[in-house]
Amino acid sequence: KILVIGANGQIGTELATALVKVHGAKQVVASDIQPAGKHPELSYETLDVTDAKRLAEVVRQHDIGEIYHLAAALSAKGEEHPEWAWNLNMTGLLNVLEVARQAKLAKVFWPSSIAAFGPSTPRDNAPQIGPMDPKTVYGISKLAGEHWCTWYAEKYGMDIRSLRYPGLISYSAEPGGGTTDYAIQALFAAAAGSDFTSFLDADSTLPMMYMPDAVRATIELMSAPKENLKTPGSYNLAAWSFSPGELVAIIKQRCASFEATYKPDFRQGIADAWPRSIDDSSARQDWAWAPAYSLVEMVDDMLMHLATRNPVTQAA
Ligand code: VAH
Repeated sequence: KILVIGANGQIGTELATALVKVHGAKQVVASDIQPAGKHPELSYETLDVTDAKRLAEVVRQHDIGEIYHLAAALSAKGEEHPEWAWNLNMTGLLNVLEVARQAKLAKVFWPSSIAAFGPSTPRDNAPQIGPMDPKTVYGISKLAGEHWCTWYAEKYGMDIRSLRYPGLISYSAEPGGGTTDYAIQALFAAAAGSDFTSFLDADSTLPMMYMPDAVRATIELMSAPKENLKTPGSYNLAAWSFSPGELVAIIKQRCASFEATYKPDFRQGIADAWPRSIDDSSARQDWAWAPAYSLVEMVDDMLMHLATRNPVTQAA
């Protein structure tokens, strides 16, 4: 069976749903730190992934063969609560790797991020292998996590697969403390007919992707034959890059009354240390990765889904 850790989160919510489509509800167990899950058709376990004993118990009770570990603190929250973020991100990953080793799990998926890059990374077409000097607690934990995954894979012959996700746009869960989440807030505001204040300045270009593409990439990577995966560690993954100004212009073509103001805060410093675009040619070569949504198709799909829901106040 497959255990999704963080199944209530921004990625986990949609990944769990996609895994059910591929494997069937009986094969997927959802878990998160909240007492209840978001997928009524799935078995659910309340799990704090920093509790190794509880994790091992869930793996044993449900005869888990694969883990998708999506529970973590994101960049902005991590800068506000560095010890909490480091503990959640690192103890959580190390628990998953150690439990997977002891239980001899077939596969583990764990997400890295463009946040593992830093100021010395080429800002355009950030390479698969190159300088990585992350400047956030979150990015440091992602870079350290990449090396821990490689260490376990090499030392114990484990099959651990990973993607360096760009900023992910989705409508199914409230933004969770990420620096790229301004884009989700802009789309939620447009759908709610309210104005929008961007915490990044208008020309802060960042790599982004629509959640359905990120979820499909994850499932494609995990089902690729191991021998095709020539790139050790975590794959760069990309779709397109845009700036807050470019996103606002596209939204304005659809919502004429939409207004944006730009009030950069501490998150501007985080964004300035990340690359503007990513070279994901290794993913395209090794497992035929290709994004399906264009930027405009993402905006239209987001506004369509958000329009059918009552307006949501902008997340803090
Ligand atoms: C964040 N959405 O902003 C996450 C992601 C690359 C961005 O890691 O922290």
